[in-house]
Amino acid sequence: MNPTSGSKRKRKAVEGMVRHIVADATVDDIHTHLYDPAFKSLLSSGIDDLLVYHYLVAEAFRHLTLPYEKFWALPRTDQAGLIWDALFVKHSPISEACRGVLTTLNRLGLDVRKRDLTSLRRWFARQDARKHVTRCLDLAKVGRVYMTNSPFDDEERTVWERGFRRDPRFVAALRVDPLLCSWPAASKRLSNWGYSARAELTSRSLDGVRKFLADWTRKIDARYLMVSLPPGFEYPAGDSGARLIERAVLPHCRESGLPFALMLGVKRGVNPELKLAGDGVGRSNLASLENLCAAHPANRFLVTVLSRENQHELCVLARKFRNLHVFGCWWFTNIPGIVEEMTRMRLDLIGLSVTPQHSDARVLEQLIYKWDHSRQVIADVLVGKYGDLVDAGWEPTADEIHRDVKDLFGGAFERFCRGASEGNRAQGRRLDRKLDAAKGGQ
Ligand code: FIX
Ligand code: ZN
Repeated sequence: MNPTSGSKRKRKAVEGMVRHIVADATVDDIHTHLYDPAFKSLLSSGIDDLLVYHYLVAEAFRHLTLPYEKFWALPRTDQAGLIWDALFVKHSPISEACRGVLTTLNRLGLDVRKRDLTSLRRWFARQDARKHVTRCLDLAKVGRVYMTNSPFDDEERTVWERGFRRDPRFVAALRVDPLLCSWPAASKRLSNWGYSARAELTSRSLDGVRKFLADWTRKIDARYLMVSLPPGFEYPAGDSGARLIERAVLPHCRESGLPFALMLGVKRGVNPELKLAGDGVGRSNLASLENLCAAHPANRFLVTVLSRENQHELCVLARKFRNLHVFGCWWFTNIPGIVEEMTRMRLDLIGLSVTPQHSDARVLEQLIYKWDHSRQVIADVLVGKYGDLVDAGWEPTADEIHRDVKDLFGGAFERFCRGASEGNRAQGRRLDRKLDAAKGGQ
């Protein structure tokens, strides 16, 4: 059926509204590697950090011929210079991560045509650190930034232990990878910090882990717990990771009313010489996620998967389990073509109960490009979706579009997290009493 000229006009009007609303909406960025400014140098910023981003390191080594260890031994400015030369001077910067640097500089009002790294450095050096944070958040229209907070990081832990005045724009999330992925080493650290933890996962060790999680959740006011897991992750399983999830992390999440975020499908150290840039991707077995969601209805799972091949199955799982919230186009999937495909698929299959994007920014100014680029794609997809509604005789109002975009940009996430703390606590306690009784009977 051909759209009539009346419906074409309505589609155009809706398109204008959608683009305007998406461009203007404030977003909560639910996963980044940025820090509250009180963490000082842990908050990466500036042109050299933008260039020595691990996405660009991997791309630069497609061209560089010097040995890896020589590159890593260079001062950061020299590393940045090599990357600039390889990716911006000797070739056109067309990859998504390169384009991101240009969008960022451009939005900060810098002239990228000059290709002048020295003057870019001078500009960044002149910025007042605090004002610059606000400027970047404002340009990106980001309201809240969720950090990734690890007590296992010595530099970070020291700051938390010393205490500081929190910037309310920066919200904490408790990262637990070392606990779940390298328990024997983690148990030693917990034990050094005074928790009853040993390499064997005895009840005492599990109690120690729960105490550790409770202490750190409180200390940093964590809004969720989080781990990234390799493609080989299995649940249920007899290994320490699966057992710790079942016996410590999930009971703690129920008790504290927090969701557990899983980032699935990262193959760490595919090429260790590239350091952070050397991680890869593998297809996950989402039957394990299905088992988790089914076995723990009183827990809530925030999930993103790295493999493109897993995306459809993840959406179908979200249709089956309301304790699963899908978020973000992560890392290798954060490129316009795949963001578009994933966003369209998610809206088609699960509607608006999803958080289509997070930035994963590691450098403050990246917020600007990550959100600019994502907003463009999200707007394109939504224009198509609302246009289809117009063709079907439904006329979305500006208020309705505002409401929907708000949900996509943090509202649905917020509600999901609230659900984890409200309805599920009581149910969780009942379940935990049952588990404890079963343990006692063993
Ligand atoms: O595990 C994670 O949180 C990943 O996002 C990082 O490990 C990864 O290095 C990254 O920065 C991806 O964007
Ligand atoms: Zn991340």
